[in-house]
Amino acid sequence: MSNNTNIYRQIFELIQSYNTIILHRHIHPDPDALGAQGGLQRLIEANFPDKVVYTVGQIPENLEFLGVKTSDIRFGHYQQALVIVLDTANQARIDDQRYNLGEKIIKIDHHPATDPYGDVQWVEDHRSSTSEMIVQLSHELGNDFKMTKEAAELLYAGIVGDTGRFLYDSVDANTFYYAGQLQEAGVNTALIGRNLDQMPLKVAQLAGYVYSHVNINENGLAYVDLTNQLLRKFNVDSDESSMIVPLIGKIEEVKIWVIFVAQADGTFRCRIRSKEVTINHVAEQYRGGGHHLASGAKVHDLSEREALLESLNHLLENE
Ligand SMILES: [Mn+2]
Repeated sequence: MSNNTNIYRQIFELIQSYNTIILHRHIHPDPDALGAQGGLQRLIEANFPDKVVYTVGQIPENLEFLGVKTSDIRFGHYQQALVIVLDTANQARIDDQRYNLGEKIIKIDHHPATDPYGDVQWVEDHRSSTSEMIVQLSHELGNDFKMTKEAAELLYAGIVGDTGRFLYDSVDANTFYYAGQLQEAGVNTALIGRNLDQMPLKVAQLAGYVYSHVNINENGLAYVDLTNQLLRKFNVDSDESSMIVPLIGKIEEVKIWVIFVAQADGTFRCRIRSKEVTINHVAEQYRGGGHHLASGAKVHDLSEREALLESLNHLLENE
């Protein structure tokens, strides 16, 4: 299927040779980060009942329904442990910096490889999701690493999450093929799709406000401010506010959009999305990065914020 044949065996042999395996993923996890982490945990546990697999990192309340838990482990657990970091492009974004204490580190990711780390790296930036890569790992290893329904549920949630329900251009024949395998493993795809698609009433009401107040210029650049005051008014926390991000893209006139989330220290966290024009090189200029069409950044003040919008507007002017 690809010239990657050996990487699956290499990863499998490392999993085989360690009794303790600790799975990390990025801060502010999304369903793909948690799906790949929890899905891989369930796969290893089902195929190697004697191994101990931990999952670390904070879990936002709104994704607790996925059922991934934060293991309470100490420094000592990392001695002679294999660490696998999932869905995390750069080391600064790894949730729980103790990942470094592992005896061996594997990186599995689908973001552009701006920060190579780990003893073994499996990075494919054209893939829809890290969860899809984990399904492939199981598929390539056949009977050695069999899929289970419990693992499949989380991995399916990861694929659905990172593709916006199979909407984005990272979706290819592999994505449907591996999603099909997950359905064959017994996943209730309608239930998971619904769980990920629905939002609490308070978030829907915030969405109503956002749709009425979004700023869109003549080039199709849009931005929205999620101030602390606004989030408080609708009783929505920063993690829950991530549900607003894809909604702006449903507006026909919008080509690139930015959600500014004001932080307590006066800086802004920026979530940048684009329908077609590549934006991650701009995000990289503002302490961020990510995928071609979905990136994050951080600006220090209002003038930097203007500069970021100006850079993005420039991309649309030059189209
Ligand atoms: Mn991902």
